[in-house]
Amino acid sequence: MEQNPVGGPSAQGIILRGVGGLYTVWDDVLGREHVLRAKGVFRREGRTPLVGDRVRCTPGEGEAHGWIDDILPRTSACLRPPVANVDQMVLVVAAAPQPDWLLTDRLLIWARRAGIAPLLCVNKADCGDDVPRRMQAQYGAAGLNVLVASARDGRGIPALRQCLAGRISCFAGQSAVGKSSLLNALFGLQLPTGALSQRTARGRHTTRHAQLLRCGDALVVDTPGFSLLELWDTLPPEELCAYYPEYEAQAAQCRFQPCLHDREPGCAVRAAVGDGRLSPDRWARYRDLLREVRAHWRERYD
Ligand SMILES: Nc1nc2c(ncn2[C@@H]2O[C@H](COP(=O)(O)OP(=O)(O)OP(=O)(O)O)[C@@H](O)[C@H]2O)c(=O)[nH]1
Ligand SMILES: [Mg+2]
Ligand SMILES: [Zn+2]
Repeated sequence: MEQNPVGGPSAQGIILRGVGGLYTVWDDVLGREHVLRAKGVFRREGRTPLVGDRVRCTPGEGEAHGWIDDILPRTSACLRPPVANVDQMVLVVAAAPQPDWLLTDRLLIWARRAGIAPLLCVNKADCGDDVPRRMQAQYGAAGLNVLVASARDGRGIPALRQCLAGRISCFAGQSAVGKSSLLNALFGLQLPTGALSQRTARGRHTTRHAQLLRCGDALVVDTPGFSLLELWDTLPPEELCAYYPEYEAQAAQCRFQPCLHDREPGCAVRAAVGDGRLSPDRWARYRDLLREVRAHWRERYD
């Protein structure tokens, strides 16, 4: 076995959780967990190991913890939630009550900016099929798959399980849409569910730290919910439409270049909305977000 400078045998793994400076790392080769600390050099270099990081390490002997020697290059990283190498965001909305469509748009933009592929999942399909239909109508043109599921009656669960296989996925969405219920149905887990058990009196999620759950060959991030407040801080208004693939497809036909698809004459996006090829609701929300992004951009040095 390869020897590292400290002397112990070197291993590799993925960080499942990190609490109080102690990291739990899953080693697929040895089929066991290691408890590790990050070497001081990481702090000196301003590097923080994140949940989801693939690391090279020296496991400890017996009860002693070992060391993280190196963090392997990341495919994606975000600080809120603090996770690395997430491949996929499963954006969960509920069939009832009506979803927060604007939050859905924001989360889609957040995922694309972080380099994470989005998957839309409508849970609680046992409560009606109006929302699944509207989801498809609004996001189908953006090339998004809409997966219809119910943690209660089991529909869509095998299909969702297939989408999670061999990847690191992060479940996102409003409280009480059924993220934990879906994970329980998918993998026979027993995560706490129900609005009351999930929230404290102060309205915070009970999950305090991001962690990776190992579910067969799927890795799933159970996040404590996250804020999208910083989303706009560095986004120039003309880049917003880059996060709308269905608008990108029209943009070459707009009369003015660049076109922000707002109120410019001869805008091909507006035309496609007008004749029913694109969703008017999604466009209206896009224009609201554009106004927000412009306001942030103007105030960015204040
Ligand atoms: N009818 C129906 N109810 C569901 C379904 N899935 C979850 N629920 C109910 O919805 C409520 C919230 O479910 P949770 O799984 O706790 O929701 P969550 O998204 O994890 O919520 P937070 O952890 O607060 O973010 C619970 O009372 C569940 O029983 C479903 O498919 N159909
Ligand atoms: Mg939950
Ligand atoms: Zn346009």
